[in-house]
Amino acid sequence: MKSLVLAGLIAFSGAALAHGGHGHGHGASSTDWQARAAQAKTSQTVDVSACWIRALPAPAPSAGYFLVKNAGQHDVKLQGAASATYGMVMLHQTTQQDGMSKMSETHDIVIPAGGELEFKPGGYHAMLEKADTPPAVGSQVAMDFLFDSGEKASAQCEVKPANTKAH
Ligand SMILES: [Cu+2]
Repeated sequence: MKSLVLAGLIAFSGAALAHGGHGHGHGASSTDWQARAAQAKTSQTVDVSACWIRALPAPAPSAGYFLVKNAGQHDVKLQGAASATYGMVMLHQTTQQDGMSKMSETHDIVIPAGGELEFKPGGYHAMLEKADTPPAVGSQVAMDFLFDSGEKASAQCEVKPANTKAH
C-alpha cells in the first residue's frame, strides 16, 4: 500500500518536471524565420516600404529601418524578420532609461488595423548580423517580415553609409 502511494508520487513529480521543461521559445534563430518566410504567403493587407540599412563594418551589427503599414481590419503583430544576406536578424527596441540609451530584443510588435508603425533610429529596428559578405553601400538587400497572421511582407532595403542621418 505504502509503496503504491510512493510510486504514484514519483510518477506525479515526473509529469510535473516534464511540464516544467517547456521552455519559452526564446531567440528563434534566423534560419527558422527564413524557413517560415519561404512557406508564408505574401500578405494582401500588410506591407513594408522605405526600407534602408545603416551599414556598419563587421563585426558591428547593422541596423534596418522601415515602415510597416496595415491596411487590414485586424491588428497584426510583427514576429520576426529574415534575410538571405544576414545569418541573424533580430527585432530590437531602443529605449531611454535614466538618460541612457539601451537596446533589447523584442517580438510581437503590434501594427494596428488601418495604421502604421515606423522603425527608425532611436526606436524599433532590425538588428542585422553575421553577413557572409557585407553588402556594399548602394546595393539592395531583400528582407522578409513575418506576421502572426502567418503571412509575410517582403521589401528591398537600400544599404546606406554609417553616417546616414535619420530622415
Ligand atoms: Cu539593436
